[in-house]
Amino acid sequence: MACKRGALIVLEGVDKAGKTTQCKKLVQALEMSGRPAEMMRFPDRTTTIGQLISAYLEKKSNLEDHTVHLLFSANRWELVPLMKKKLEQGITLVVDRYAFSGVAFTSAKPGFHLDWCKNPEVGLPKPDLVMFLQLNPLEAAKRGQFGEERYENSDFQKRVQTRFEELRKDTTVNWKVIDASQSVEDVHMNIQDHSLNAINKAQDTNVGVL
Ligand code: DGP
Repeated sequence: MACKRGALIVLEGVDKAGKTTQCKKLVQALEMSGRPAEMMRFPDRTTTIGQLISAYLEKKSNLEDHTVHLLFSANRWELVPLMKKKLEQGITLVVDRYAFSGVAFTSAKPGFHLDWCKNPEVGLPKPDLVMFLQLNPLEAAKRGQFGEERYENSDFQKRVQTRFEELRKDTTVNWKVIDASQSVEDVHMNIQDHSLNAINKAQDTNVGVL
């Protein structure tokens, strides 16, 4: 019997919502239950394109806004062959940010239309599940200060939050909103339930496209 494909699972959310912690815990739990899983994150700062993005985020370089949008997207596209290979091998991918961050962050900048921002993401592998870790900005602020990177300020993050709300109206995407104000363990259990469901459903389907 051919090997069942893995699921493409994405975690999105505002800063400090706990995406990275939860991605790691989910991969660990899946592996322990005998389901092959690996974590990926976007931007992937290890590639040549990723290094350009990293320098931009660290404010070591400036890039024109459309250009950087296309670089973030290119960074996802360059990983597509690897993602497809892993999914075909039956490995579930747990991804820390994806195309939705791409659209939400750039469209939060003045003069950017949602449709223009979505265009370069069209055709990317479609996640079987996108979990949005919801945390109100006051709660997020209690979890620590923003760092020094570009985009790490409250006004911009609020606009990003609004853009995510807009994106979550797209019913062709399997969005689940997770209350990230719960304890790490409770959030994890919630995420695990949704993920197991998505993994079971994904097995008998082909990977879709955005
Ligand atoms: P992280 O490594 O998850 O902290 O993400 C780095 C920053 O980059 C964070 O502020 C979110 C932002 N970001 C992530 N993906 C994209 C994208 O595709 N486009 C834009 N403009 N920003 C992004």
